[in-house]
Amino acid sequence: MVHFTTEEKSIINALWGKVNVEETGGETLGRLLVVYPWTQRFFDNFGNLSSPSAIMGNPKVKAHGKKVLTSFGEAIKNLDNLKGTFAKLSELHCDKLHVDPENFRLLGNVLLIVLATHFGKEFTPDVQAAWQKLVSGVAIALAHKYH
Ligand code: HEG
Repeated sequence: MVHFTTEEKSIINALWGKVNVEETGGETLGRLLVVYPWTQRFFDNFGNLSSPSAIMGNPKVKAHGKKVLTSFGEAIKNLDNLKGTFAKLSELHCDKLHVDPENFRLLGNVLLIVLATHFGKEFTPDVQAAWQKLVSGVAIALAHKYH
């Protein structure tokens, strides 16, 4: 399991307090679908995904992105128990949706890029390191049912 120091926890919480979950969640999922187009196959009932602007403006993408990032919020409240926090979601994504776990890592990395574009200079190397650890931990926890 991934271990977070007190310092990393406070870095993660400090930035999380400034994140607009709806906006950042929608942008993260939208960018995932634009940058890694094969992920669109999981969302073929989401309507118009025919162009980057259609994807980024798609209300269903925004709504689902908010849901995804909201559950990152759950992880942040339970940094010492990511596996337990994501046990149910892992079952859904692995056993029911059969999402390739590589895509969990891709989404996490896209989130870091969105945070970097939003926070710019504030997204310092130590902030990036703490968040990289968080998104890696979430990807591992979500993929747990595959192990
Ligand atoms: Mg997943 C549903 C979280 C990556 C495809 N995802 C959900 C839900 C949450 C969630 C909270 C709602 C579950 C519910 O309705 O009870 N997803 C989540 C996280 C991550 C992630 C935290 C982090 C890596 N998801 C992910 C990826 C894909 C994906 C990479 C596909 C490329 N998720 C997916 C689909 C659904 C969910 C297809 C069902 C959407 C629907 O309700 O139709």
